[in-house]
Amino acid sequence: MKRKLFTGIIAVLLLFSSNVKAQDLKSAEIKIKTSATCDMCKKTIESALAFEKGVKKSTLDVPTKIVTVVYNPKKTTPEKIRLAISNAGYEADSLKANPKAWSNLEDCCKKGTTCEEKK
Ligand SMILES: [Cu+2]
Repeated sequence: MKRKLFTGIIAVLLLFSSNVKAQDLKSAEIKIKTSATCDMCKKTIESALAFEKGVKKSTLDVPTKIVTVVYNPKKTTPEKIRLAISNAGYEADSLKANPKAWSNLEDCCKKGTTCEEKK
């Protein structure tokens, strides 16, 4: 008897938490692996994303090269965010960097070399 009640409570809790998630559609978070190598890359990517529609906040962690993006899923999609990073000259997950944008980057920011190595 007790066990059934317990399972029932868990089920209700699960239902409740999934409802909360469904309502919270104005904000979503995604982590994207980029080819950033230094603080300059961080600035380039974060400012490119700042101009991207629907993006609320982006924070790039240089050591892991992962950018955490908070966005409004009604206004943009992870695909568009990755494209914006590519158009800034960097890889975004499996998406390759836009070659034109990449060639405009500072030498030390181009993939294959790292700014740390040059110092
Ligand atoms: Cu760089």
